[in-house]
Amino acid sequence: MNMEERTKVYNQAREWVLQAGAVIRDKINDPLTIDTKSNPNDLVTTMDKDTEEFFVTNIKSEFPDHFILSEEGFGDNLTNMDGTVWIIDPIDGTMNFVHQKRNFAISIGIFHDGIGEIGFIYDVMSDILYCAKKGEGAYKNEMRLLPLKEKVNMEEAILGMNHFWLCSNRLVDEQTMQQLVKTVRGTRTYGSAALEFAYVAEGIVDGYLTMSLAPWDIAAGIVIVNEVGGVTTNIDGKQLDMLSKNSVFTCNTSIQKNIVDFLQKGRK
Ligand code: 2AM
Ligand code: CA
Ligand code: CA
Ligand code: CA
Repeated sequence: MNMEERTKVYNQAREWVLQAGAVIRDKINDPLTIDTKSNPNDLVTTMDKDTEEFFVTNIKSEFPDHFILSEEGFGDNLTNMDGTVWIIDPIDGTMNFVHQKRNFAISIGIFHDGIGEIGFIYDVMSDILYCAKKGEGAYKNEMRLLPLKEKVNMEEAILGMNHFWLCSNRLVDEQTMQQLVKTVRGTRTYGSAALEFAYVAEGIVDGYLTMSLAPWDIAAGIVIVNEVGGVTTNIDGKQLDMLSKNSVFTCNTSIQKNIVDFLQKGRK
């Protein structure tokens, strides 16, 4: 996108994200219709679907030549990343939304010809908007986020990760994962991949490690983390494919190699 287009898309997306968030806040105590998807703990509500539909309807009307990749089925079936693609998770952290009524986010990454250009992660209940435009830095509301610390040792790092990793899993043997948890300073589980990316960008956790995420879980986060000098790959340190699921490791660049190497020891 040229600068003018990017600014137009950015301003419009920002307005819609804030509008959608306000609706969710207003309705937070309304009765919910909850369905399950791939398993009994994989939840979806009418709020997820209505919010996604709100974005898709608006985008199709305002930007008819843009494409949409989104979680709840209102988007397009894409086979490539050509052109401008909005990658949308209407509610990231649906389990938190349902059980906690907080700690969930609207996540929107906007890519052009495969490159992430714009990212929004909106912590709806805290009214905190993390945002970034490629090459122009990342912000938490009006505050510019600082570049990530230059040197963090693995032993001093806090890692975001799901406790599932400590159970038998198909990617890394559990002894290696337990060793990793003992080696780093601490671990946290927030239950929203988008918010974990935002916390990496903010420098309050040093990395976030996960076994399998879809493009809409990570698209906005990739752009925002990139703007503070962080890096996002799969757990083998390889480039991500935005059209499929990936294992994901987003982090302060200074711990990347050590943790990727550590995981390789137990890689299945
Ligand atoms: P979601 O709430 O949008 O589904 C929870 O650890 C994080 O993993 C959330 O960001 C959640 O996104 C994501 N996730 C991805 N696939 C999931 C699945 N099958 N079940 C539950 N959470 C999933
Ligand atoms: Ca989901
Ligand atoms: Ca998600
Ligand atoms: Ca979701």
